[in-house]
Amino acid sequence: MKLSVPGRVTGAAVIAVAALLTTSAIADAAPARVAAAPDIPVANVKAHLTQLQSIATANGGNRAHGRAGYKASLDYVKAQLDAAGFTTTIQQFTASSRVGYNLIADWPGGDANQVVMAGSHLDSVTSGAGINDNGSGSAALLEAALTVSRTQYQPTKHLRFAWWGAEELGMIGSRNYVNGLTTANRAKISGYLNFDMIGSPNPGYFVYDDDPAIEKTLKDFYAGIGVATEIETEGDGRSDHAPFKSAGIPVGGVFTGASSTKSAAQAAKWGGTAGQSFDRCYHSSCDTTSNINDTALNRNSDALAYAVWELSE
Ligand code: DTR
Ligand code: ZN
Ligand code: ZN
Repeated sequence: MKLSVPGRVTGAAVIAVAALLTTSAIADAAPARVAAAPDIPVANVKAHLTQLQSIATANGGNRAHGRAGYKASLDYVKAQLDAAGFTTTIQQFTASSRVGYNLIADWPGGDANQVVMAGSHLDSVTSGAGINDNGSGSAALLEAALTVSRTQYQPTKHLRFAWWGAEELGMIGSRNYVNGLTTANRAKISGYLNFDMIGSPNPGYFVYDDDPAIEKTLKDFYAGIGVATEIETEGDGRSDHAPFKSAGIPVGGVFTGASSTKSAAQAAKWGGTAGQSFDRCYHSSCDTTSNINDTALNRNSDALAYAVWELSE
């Protein structure tokens, strides 16, 4: 059963009430914003990471484009989404003479003319299991999608989740997806949220500085939990949001840092180790389940859900 959220009023009701009130009374009468977004259980996100690690271990140590570990990762994510009631689609493409796949999962319902998308690349590099890069984003996204199903969330807008292939070869999968959209379908995407590396072991809290409304939503979440953020600058446009942004779609996301070094000022505000990379195992064989900061993973899983819920209601 769909429960009505206390304090929520429709746009029409606001206009009707507003017509009867003075300007100052409107502000007083405005409903308190209800924090509808759920808390994402980080234990569940970590359980997905354990599965992705096992998949890599069983398939030559990686989950890279065109390798068995990638397809097994895709099958793992797809099976859970199918069981949870999503409509899943696999998009196949070829890159560097190997077959790759995107997985798209639509949550039935919502306004088909206003689509909120969230995505993560599911491929790793060949040198390791890719648990922070990008099991972290992929696992948080999966758990958020499963939470949509568990709570039977019925937003105003339509929700679409995506797991991209071949990001590590230059955002091939996501570019393929965007290029394959008709002009009309492209125009229906009201925003795209990207999650690539969100559990770095020596984390920073970086928010993409792209669409102002999406950026504000993510910053509001962090302000709410009392954690300082900085603008993401480590290779701006180096992930799957880039093709969306190039196509004129509003984008945003969060990131905990790759090979750049944490400064003394950053260590003072976030903790961790100054003079060390945010992720010392970036693109290497030590990017395993040990290469995750649980606090960062937890905060960013909740930030992801907050943005998906806030931007789709
Ligand atoms: N594209 C990433 C790493 C990366 C570097 N800068 C950023 C900024 C925002 C997100 C991700 C990144 C990789 O997969 O290697
Ligand atoms: Zn990478
Ligand atoms: Zn990545």
